[in-house]
Amino acid sequence: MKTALITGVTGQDGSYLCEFLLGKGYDVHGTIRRSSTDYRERISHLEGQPNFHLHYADMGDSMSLIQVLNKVKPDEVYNLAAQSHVQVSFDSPEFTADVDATGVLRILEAIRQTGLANRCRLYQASTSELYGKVVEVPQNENTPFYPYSPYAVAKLYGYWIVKEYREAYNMFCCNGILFNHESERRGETFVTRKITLAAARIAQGKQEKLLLGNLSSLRDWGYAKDYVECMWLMLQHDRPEDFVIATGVQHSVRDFCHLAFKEAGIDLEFVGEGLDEKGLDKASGKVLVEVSPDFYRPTDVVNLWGDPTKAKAVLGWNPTKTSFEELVRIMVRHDMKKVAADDAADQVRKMNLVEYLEKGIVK
Ligand code: NAP
Ligand code: F7E
Repeated sequence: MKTALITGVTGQDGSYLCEFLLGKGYDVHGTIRRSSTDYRERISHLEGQPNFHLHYADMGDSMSLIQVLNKVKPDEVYNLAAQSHVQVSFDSPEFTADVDATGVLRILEAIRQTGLANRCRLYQASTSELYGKVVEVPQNENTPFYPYSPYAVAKLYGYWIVKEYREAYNMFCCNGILFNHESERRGETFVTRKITLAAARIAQGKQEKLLLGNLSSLRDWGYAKDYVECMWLMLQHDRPEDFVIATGVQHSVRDFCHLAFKEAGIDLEFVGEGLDEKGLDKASGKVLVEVSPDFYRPTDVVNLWGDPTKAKAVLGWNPTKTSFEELVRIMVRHDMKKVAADDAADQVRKMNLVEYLEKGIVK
């Protein structure tokens, strides 16, 4: 039985990866952070399984990482832990650098210092944000990077330190350059989930309107459940390499909105431009989507489109298993049920969050 350690196990990808590895018969260990509130929603259904174990560790704390590596002695480490919100990285740049850049160095050193460098393989959650202010479209493994946020600059360090340890110490470590991947478990302040939840609430009369930033931003959106398989495939390959993981299909935030509202039973029509653009309900003429400068970023990445040719050819991965249309359908159907099932108290809490979102306090 192989043993895997996942940092960031409570996150969207961590939870899907756990399920995937348990399904493959792994002994799965995850690291969690101490918190005063319960944040284990995504993995609570796995707790109590004999092959699933949790340990406290923080990417800012080398000692905790060394301790857990000594205890678990994993065959594979999946380093998913990160401050992953690009907008938040402008508000907390130093914390983002500590976790997303130095944190990668800490886990690599922890592997070395616990004597596991020769036998333990590492997957690093790298990102399409490295392409940032893009120099070519679509982007592949050879496209030059131009990071365009504190998050991306931190992740660039992570990318290079992984390459450095691979060459300097002959360690089996890879960067997965993953383009945006979403799901019904996506954090509620990322644009796709913000839209699917709002579409569901608006359709059920529980929210008036949705405020968004740049509607013209373009992304290559895939399904998170499909992407975790690729993380595993990279570590099963006969040599450590970096891979772009994407669908090869690009859409705008506006397209996503259109389709999500349609799935919730509302036909939207967009009129106007820039800050004056609005999404109207075609049936009633009511304004349901507005643009707010609160959700614009100091520098925004607006043209991400991945070329997954290498992952397809070398790893045999299928980038179009779940289409864009199906992804939106999965998310909206989930959120329609969730919104309908939320009890009154939860509804108040959610509405407060929405109000904060609308005021741009929490993005
Ligand atoms: P996510 O849902 O935000 O999960 C992030 C995880 O990291 C959570 O488990 C979080 O724990 C943990 N974490 C944050 N700070 C930590 C710290 N100081 N010490 C230990 N753990 C910490 O992110 P995701 O969407 O699953 O993404 C997983 C990874 O892939 C991230 O590294 C992200 O940057 C990268 N990535 C994501 C995408 C995407 O589209 N989803 C694309 C490319 C790359 P808490 O629950 O305690 O906050
Ligand atoms: O923004 C625009 C926003 O926050 C997507 C992370 O997982 O993927 C994610 O980062 C686009 C941007 O994701 C709103 O300006 C418009 O252009 O959903 P997002 P992201 O920044 O692409 C990458 C690959 C990662 O590595 C990250 O960890 O949508 N946008 N209006 C908005 N974005 C948000 N959040 N909220 C809005 O209201």
